[in-house]
Amino acid sequence: MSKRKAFITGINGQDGSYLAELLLEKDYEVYGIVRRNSVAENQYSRVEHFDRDCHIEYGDLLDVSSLEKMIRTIQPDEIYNIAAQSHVRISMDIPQFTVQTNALGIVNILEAYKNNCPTARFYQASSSEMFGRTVDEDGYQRETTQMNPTSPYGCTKVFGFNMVQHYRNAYNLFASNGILFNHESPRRGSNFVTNKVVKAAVKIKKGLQDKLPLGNLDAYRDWGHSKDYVKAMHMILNHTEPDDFVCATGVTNSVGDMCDYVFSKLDLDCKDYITQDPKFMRAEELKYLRGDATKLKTTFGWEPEYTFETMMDEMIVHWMKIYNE
Ligand code: G4F
Repeated sequence: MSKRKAFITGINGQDGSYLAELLLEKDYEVYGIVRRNSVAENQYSRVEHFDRDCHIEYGDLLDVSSLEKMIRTIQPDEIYNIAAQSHVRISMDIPQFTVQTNALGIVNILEAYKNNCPTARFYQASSSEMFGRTVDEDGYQRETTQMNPTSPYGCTKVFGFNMVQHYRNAYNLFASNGILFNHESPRRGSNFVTNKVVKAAVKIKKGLQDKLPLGNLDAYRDWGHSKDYVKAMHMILNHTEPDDFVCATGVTNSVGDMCDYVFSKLDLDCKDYITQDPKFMRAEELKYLRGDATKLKTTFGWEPEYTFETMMDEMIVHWMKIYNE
């Protein structure tokens, strides 16, 4: 029997790389696109340990001809659209680029999918950032929670979410949304707050850095591990029908709590090192996220293997190894 084929946009990102590893383990033939970047090392660092086992080409959500050609030639069974301008604060600095990539990009790939391999299954990386200002009365966000995004990034994700539902209904496509809450790992970019804090705390411990400038410490996030969340992506596409699912741990911590945890693991007091820098504040902040993943759990039996603590510990070990070398 021929192997199942998966096509991943953003394969060289945190989620794309863990997802590719998962699908290779499941004996998929894995294809992916990466955007051209002038620092080639950055581009391949997360995938170079397995890139011989899969097919990675240059492509872009905004380059319709490359998308069309790849999807038409590969005829994937599953398409995972994970590529995006994914940094929320940066979306406030470059709103037009963010809208083009994340919103026009989803239209481009949905069209390429509909016109070239409509029997495939399509996964869209939707985000808890879509909920923005809304929290249900019981303190959670779930599939039915109203969306009130607080950033250009969040607005583009609401657009993408709606477009996926529209293509599902209008053209009878197997197109699904995973509404993923924050998810981290040692592969997280170090301009996202968890990896920024862990990297800085380890450097401070080693005498390589004095201070850690941060933005808002009072925001709450529901942080899970990317490895657990890519398993959910695969489950969502292998369901009996297309649908939308929240993926979250149900545990929330403030940025300040996270800093306390990381610094105290290194026998440091974060108050001695953190400074507040307006550069890292947001024009509008999303104050509170806590996801209810009951639908995902009851449909597939999904459970996260990592806790907040084991995930942060793994990140600390990762940076300790780097700065011990
Ligand atoms: O790590 P963050 O930048 O993640 P954010 O904005 O929650 O977005 C991430 O999760 C979303 C899911 O809800 C994804 F859709 C999105 O693509 C991305 O992966 O910031 C987390 C919190 C924010 O409240 C921010 O204001 O940390 C606060 N923060 C405080 N100081 C900081 C900093 N964030 C960053 N990046 N850098 C700081 O210095």
